[in-house]
Amino acid sequence: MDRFVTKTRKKTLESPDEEKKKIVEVACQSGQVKRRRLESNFKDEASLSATEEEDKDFAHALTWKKIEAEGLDCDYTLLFQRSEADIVLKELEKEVEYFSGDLAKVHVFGKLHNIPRRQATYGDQGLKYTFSGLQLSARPWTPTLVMIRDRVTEATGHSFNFVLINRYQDGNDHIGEHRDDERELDSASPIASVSFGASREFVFRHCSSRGKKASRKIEPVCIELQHGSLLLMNWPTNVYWYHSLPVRKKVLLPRVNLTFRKIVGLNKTQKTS
Ligand SMILES: O=C(O)CCC(=O)C(=O)O
Repeated sequence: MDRFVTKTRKKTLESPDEEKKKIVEVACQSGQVKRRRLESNFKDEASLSATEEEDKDFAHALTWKKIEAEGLDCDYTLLFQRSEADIVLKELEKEVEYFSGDLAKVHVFGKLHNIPRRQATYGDQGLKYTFSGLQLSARPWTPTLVMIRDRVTEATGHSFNFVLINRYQDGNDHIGEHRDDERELDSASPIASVSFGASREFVFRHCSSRGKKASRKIEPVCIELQHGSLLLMNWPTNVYWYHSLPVRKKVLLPRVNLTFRKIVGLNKTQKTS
């Protein structure tokens, strides 16, 4: 794991306001998000005070957890401390423009169905994304997306040129089993999945143990993706393992997930629903 940067941030807290300022500064450092705008947006942030005590103990040294199984290689960490994650989520809720109308539907056996979540794509100019016959262009990076992307790069050493954003209103919204194995993706590059909002269970299932035709019995791998977390899916995970975010009726709060990817050239990617 020596490619990971472990950072320690020293905290000297003068006052709650000073502390909020520092959180914003740190959140903005690598992403050139305009500090003044964020500061005014979050000055009266009630949720921050609830978590300030908690954050005092957060040294911001990234602690990575390795998740391994046959052909599965992932790394998991809390990338944002809770108060930062609250800020980032609020910004994302304001900035991200999700697809609507026909762009929010999928073709399944010739019929149009609503996607059971909301989606958006951002990235470098010219990158495109194809979803069940729809070609979606990447919108230009927003300041908050740049900040998150750069934080991921700083933590992992990997760079990304595209992000798919999935927004789940509550536990009814979900994503079905699929692999992110499109040939347009740089296979040497991991996919970095960053989550904000409600904690949700993320399930990996080995390709040989799916459905009635399963040839082997391999236990699924389940990971709880927390607010502010980063899950790095390394090669060859997407070759052998499908993943999904199943329905969880008890989850009442929204969640926003960002999967940073590296697309090779100006090609399109394809995805299942
Ligand atoms: O929301 C998630 O954690 C999963 C998203 C996902 O599977 C994908 O973007 O391919």
